[in-house]
Amino acid sequence: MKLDAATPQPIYLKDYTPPAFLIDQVDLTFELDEEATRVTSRLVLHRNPAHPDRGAALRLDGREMTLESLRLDGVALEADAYQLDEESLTIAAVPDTAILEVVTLIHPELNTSLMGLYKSNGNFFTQCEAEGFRKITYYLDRPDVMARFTTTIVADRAKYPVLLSNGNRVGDGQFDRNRHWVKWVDPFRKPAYLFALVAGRLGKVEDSFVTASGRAVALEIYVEPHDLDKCAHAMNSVKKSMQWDEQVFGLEYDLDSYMIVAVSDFNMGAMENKGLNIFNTAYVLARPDTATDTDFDGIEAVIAHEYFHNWTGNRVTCRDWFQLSLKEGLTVFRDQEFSADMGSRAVKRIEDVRTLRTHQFAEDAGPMAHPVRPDSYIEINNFYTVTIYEKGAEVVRMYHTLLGREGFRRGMDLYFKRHDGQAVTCDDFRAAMADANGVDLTQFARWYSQAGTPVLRVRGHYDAAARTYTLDVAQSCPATPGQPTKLPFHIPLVLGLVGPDGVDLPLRLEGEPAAAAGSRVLDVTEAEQRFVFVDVAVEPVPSLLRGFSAPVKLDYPYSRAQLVHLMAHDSDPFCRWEAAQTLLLQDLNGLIDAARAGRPLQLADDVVAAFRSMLADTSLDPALTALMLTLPAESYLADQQQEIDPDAIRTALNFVRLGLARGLRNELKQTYSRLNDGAAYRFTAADVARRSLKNVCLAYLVELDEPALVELAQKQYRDASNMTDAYAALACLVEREAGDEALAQFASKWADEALVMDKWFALQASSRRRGTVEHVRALLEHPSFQLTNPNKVRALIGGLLARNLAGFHRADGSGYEFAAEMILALDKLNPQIAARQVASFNRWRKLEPNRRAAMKAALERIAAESGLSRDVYEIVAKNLQ
Ligand code: B3K
Ligand code: ZN
Repeated sequence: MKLDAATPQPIYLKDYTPPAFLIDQVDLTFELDEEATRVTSRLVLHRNPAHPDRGAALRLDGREMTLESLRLDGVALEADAYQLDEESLTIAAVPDTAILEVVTLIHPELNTSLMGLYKSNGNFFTQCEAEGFRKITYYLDRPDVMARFTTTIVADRAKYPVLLSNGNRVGDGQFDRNRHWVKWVDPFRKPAYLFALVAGRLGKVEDSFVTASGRAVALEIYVEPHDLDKCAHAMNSVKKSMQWDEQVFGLEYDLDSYMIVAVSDFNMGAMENKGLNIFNTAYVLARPDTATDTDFDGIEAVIAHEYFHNWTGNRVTCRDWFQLSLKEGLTVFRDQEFSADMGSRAVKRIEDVRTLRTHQFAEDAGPMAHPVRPDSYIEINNFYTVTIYEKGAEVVRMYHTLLGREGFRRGMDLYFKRHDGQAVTCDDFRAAMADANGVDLTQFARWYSQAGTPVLRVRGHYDAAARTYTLDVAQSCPATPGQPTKLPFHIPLVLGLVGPDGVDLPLRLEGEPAAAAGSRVLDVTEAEQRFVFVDVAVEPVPSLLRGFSAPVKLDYPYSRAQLVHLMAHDSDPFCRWEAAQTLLLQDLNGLIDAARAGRPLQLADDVVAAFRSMLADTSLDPALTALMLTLPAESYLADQQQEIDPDAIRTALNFVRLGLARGLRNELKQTYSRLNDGAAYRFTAADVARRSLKNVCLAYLVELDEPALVELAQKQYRDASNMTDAYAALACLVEREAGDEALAQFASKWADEALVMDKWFALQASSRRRGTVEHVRALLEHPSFQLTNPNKVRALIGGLLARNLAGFHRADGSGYEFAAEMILALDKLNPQIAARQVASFNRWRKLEPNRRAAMKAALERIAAESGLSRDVYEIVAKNLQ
């Protein structure tokens, strides 16, 4: 591969050494200016006694800035007293304690990477995680250097009336004729990745929260003035999160104010900077007419996530970036539990498992597979992955399952007691869980070090004469890059035995005194293990991996009758949904094979019948019914194939969709009419559930392509009082010409609402209509599209590359050419965003031969480009390795 600089080298966990110096105090002054912002930094340093070399030089990270001056203990340093290169500033002779003053100039207006200090819609913002602070000033930019910060911001008063940073505001004043200043002090030590600064013309929504111990906290949400009417839901979510963390974990907020700022140019969802969270507008702004139920849910979850980081991430942070899941997996687990408590626990669990299986299992099966605690990386930004976040959350959930709710809480309490104010490792977390409960979690450590999705092969045998039910459990884990063999995991297997009447049987293992009712946890720790249940009166159907108790693939040879039984009766809602999915998957896999072989397609009768009785069961939560009716994603089906033929997958899915719509036509119509009651929009779990089932029914009905049914969608689109219903109708219409008018109307109505326009781009990019590649290409020219805006890129380019399997993998290779072109263009602007799009190539080796060759050619075209970023280089190189 061509690279201008030396080939980027990996960084290894095994090479970790403590920093040579620690920083006690940082005083920053920013003189904000679009073209050249001056940053003055005063660092109080001392030599780290934990570092092996007592004479080590001071090496500070820094890039893309101009050094103006450098003073050590008050003395200006001559050019020969230090060394400067593209990445760092090194001073050889530094006393054991020292004060270093560094003045740098940075150029926010040229910063399109959205890391460090940058401008968006005329305002200044920062993003420092993981390594953005080094684009602001020379610093020990690593999470195990925790310092106290003060920040003084000087800026034009008229252009930047609002000046924010971390901690508490301690002073302000007039600096000169046009400029004012504000000073912030953060009393908590923090790593530089949690630093933040915001300056601009922003409106504010205010509220307050009184903590359990009676302290009043000012809550402030800052947005552009025209968005002030879209903050109510976010503010509500903040208060709910604060209360929940007190109730469930006994954790209170620790500063006088908690600020959230929304910005429309942002690389990810949000950032947990101490006391000053910066959010993508997509996770703050919502009004019933501009945001869907999914958006409302997402906002609640992301607000909670960032708020929860204040303890899991900020008060206790990571020693190094290999430990990223220490804060991310744990905080995702916490936000998942919060959402489960706010809405439907069952629905939340199923949605999370869908995400895990669709995205994380795919990652585990591809060239980027890595453990929850990676051993190496080239670019850390590439490791903010579904493995670190979602699989990491599953690992935390397994502690919860193994130790129980109270045991888990004991572990968390000990973790904070031991490590508040420290930068620690995943092993420290595991030790707190083990020590607080007096259990041995040594084997559990393999969840952090071994990549890949384990397979749990289970076989059941009923002996009527002996009244025993025997489960034989075997586990294995496929090889992943760099890890050819794996050792057995400690897997919590939650199960129940469902009797013929649909009721759970008592569970008593051989040698146990009494039976447990309902579900229980089995500790699977060996490669092969046998569990014998005694006193089993009738042959049961095993309900395995209840609540998805471990991130594994289950292999159990269920008969169709057993699946129908579980789908109708399982007391565990996850397993009920799972039975429906397995039934569909069995059919879909058969249909995909048939489509590839050109054989006629046929849908099994029992599927339609099972879904009919499910739709008739009005005791079921409508949201659960909706999820059961939702077909698996194309990409999830692709990952089940030995060799992927995207057209066959689409054909099979279309066939099942149409088959279910035909078979359930009356039930779908009745359910739709029953739920389409014109009630005013409220964001409550019950209303969200009703809307979700109604809209799933509508989607099936429109599939039938009958004018009267298409008109249902037209009418719903016209009459909708909220975005959930309007968007659902438009999603049906976008698939046919009859929808073109609605699509045009939508664009003109919402031209000034960036987030709503993102939906418009995304719908078209993921459409099943022909010619999507050309259509997406044309939309690049649309006045609302900007390649510099990550939300737009994710909606339009990501819509095609990541959410439209058959549209992207077009047989003529035009999707791949388009992707390569976009990735190269994006890499020049924003490497992080470019690298995300490369992931659409990760399964290239599994495609049928023609597409495989075309994908490889596109990857090679990217690789041949000179001056690739480390971000894109790493993913392309791992794909071609
Ligand atoms: N911690 C940030 C993610 C930062 C990503 C940097 N590439 C958001 C979060 O997980 O809460
Ligand atoms: Zn996070």
